[in-house]
Amino acid sequence: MRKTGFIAIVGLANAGKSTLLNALIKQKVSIVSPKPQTTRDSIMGIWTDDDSQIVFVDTPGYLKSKNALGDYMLNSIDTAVQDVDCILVVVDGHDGIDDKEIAQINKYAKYNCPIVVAVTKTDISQPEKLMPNLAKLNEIAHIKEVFCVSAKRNRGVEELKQALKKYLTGDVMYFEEDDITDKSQRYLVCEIIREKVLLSCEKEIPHGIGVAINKMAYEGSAWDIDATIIIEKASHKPIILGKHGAMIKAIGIHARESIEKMLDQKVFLTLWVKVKEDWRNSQYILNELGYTNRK
Ligand SMILES: Nc1nc2c(ncn2[C@@H]2O[C@H](COP(=O)(O)OP(=O)(O)OP(=O)(O)O)[C@@H](O)[C@H]2O)c(=O)[nH]1
Ligand SMILES: [Mg+2]
Repeated sequence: MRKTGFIAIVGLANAGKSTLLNALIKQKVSIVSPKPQTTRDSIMGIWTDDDSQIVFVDTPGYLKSKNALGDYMLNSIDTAVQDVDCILVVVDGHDGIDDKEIAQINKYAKYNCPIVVAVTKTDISQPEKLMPNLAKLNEIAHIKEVFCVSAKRNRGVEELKQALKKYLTGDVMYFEEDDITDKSQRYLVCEIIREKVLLSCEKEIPHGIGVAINKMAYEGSAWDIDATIIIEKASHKPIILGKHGAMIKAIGIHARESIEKMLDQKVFLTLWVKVKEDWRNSQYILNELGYTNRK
């Protein structure tokens, strides 16, 4: 019988949570970018092997909420940490740990479940900075274990996963053996498009975009996908389109390549750009884009 259970992955924005999730399950399900607030909703990444099924729940990074979408993101962190077998706190070993982060870790004590810390980005952190950070973490009594990893270089990730298995408390398989996430293909397509905007556009624009699928159908021998990138200010439109449409074209090419890799099929992708002022405060649009509160 396999040991099974849920492990929530939490931490500050940009700490490296999604990169670590993908490394733990050896699949890319959660999008990654250097910009904070890349992850907007909790997403499960599932690892099944001969002796266990671990359902990792990636969450948005902690940031002050500025709109209804921000409220939704904070709510999805709170929901994700309820009733899990373990909370895995991801700390950016390169940035260091400040008192705010320590206070945040202390707050998890109330959930009465084991807390494990993964200090990540060790490939770029200087030992003289890393050591004081580890000393600070060692002083927190309710942390069970601290691991140093580099998700990007895949160092220490396997050891972390093996160590996490001892916290699993279930014996029921929650997902099929070959499932890798709880999200639909449509959701993952939207996320891939959003990731390419995050990676291509500068400054505030990526935070104000949403992606909606108008059509996704397998026709003949290829997927026909039609999607709209929603932006919140008309002044952002020329930036996202680029000179003679060069920016949106590049986003489309990169997104299509990644979607083809995921679906393992040829894809025709059409992208539209639409302005919807202040959509991050519109409950109607948030629901339309799938940012809907649920238990
Ligand atoms: N050098 C290095 N960079 C990393 C590592 N892990 C993540 N990164 C980089 O850190 C940035 C943030 O990574 P994410 O995985 O998106 O971080 P996150 O915590 O999920 O961020 P949010 O979803 O915005 O809260 C990206 O540019 C990653 O490539 C690592 O182990 N080493
Ligand atoms: Mg993330």
